Amino acid sequence: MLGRNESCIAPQASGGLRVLHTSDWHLGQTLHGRQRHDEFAAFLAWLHETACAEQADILLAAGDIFDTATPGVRTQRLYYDFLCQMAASPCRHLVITAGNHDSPAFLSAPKELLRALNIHVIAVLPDSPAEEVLLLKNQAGEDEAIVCAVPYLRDRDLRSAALGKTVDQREQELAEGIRRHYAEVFAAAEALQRSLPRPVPVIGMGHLFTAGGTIEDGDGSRSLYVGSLACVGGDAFPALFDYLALGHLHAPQKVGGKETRRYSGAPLVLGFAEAGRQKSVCLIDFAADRPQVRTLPVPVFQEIRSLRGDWPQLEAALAQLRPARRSIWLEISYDGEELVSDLRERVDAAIKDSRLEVLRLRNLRLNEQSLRPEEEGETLAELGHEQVFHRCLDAHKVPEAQRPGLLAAYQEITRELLEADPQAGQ
Ligand SMILES: [Mn+2]
Repeated sequence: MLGRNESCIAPQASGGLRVLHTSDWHLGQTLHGRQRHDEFAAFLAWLHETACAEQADILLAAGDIFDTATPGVRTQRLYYDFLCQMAASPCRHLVITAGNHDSPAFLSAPKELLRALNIHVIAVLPDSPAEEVLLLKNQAGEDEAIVCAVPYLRDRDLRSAALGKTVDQREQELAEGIRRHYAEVFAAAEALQRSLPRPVPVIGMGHLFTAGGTIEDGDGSRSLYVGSLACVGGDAFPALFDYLALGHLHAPQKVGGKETRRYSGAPLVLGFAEAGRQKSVCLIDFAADRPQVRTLPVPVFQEIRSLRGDWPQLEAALAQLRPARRSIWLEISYDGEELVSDLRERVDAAIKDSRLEVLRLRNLRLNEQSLRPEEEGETLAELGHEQVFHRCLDAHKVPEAQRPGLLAAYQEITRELLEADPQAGQ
């Protein structure tokens, strides 16, 4: 990988326009409390290197640049160092739009300064849709592309009044507002295209959820990363976009099976639900009649795995991973029949002196059960504590063979408690 002060070798002139489409970097994201600066730095270094090696003319980042509205200083530095590197690279233009995770004001603050470096930031929705339409020029100063840089659109951006409306009505209005906005932006792009001496490719950008998209579920990433958002049909985007570069969904995918309408997906695995998934960015060539799209796999900078099973299964999986020389971050979910109270200790022993780290440990056997009254009106106070313990054994479907030992241990603990404080048993 290239160091910060090294620049890429100037590429030979390629046939036509080449665009690199990315989104959802989520710089500054932490995984179950773990900082990921090294991974983000490695990704940005790879992206710079890839943009150079592939001779990309334009780099697009379609929203969710940062994970939070107030990224830390170290994260901001990663971002600005990267912009600096890109500004010095042969990749002429960088177009950045805001996603739902970004603060429009924060992203916009250095906008004018960055414009001088051919870095275009559209984060705050401008007064006129025409201001979202960028005409990018090549080295010779000739027009080479029109980019419709539409940021994440919020209710308030589309000026729809929320008062007295149902959720469905509001979502429908938001979807209509988004559709209208794209139509306006595209009309401005068409007018610009007509004014040019020769037509150039028209590229749309967006950060939103379109119908038919797939999202990861299972660990809260759905509500956290996608949120409640009107789902817009694929027909919301004018068919005349030569390529549509979308962000918001973290799995790379085409929209409606169309080659030229895509979510690049997030470059890093952002939750255990997507552990082991191949991540990619899109490279688009406009040299031929129709744009040709390739996906470039993003290297894995940190291995992340999710293990689930009963204890023998988990033990076997850990034994297999244990000799690995690379660092592996794990989520472990125990779902066996046996009631295991020392899961943490067992796992710690199984990974001792290895490069495995457990970021999330779940005992599903304990979590999925909770006690309910057997009869209506029954209260906990009416039951003896030993009765409650028997109900717990039932609720957790503890096998008969395990019960005498558990009961004896329970009685021993309560006896000691009662001897220490006779009131405790009341
Ligand atoms: Mn995102």
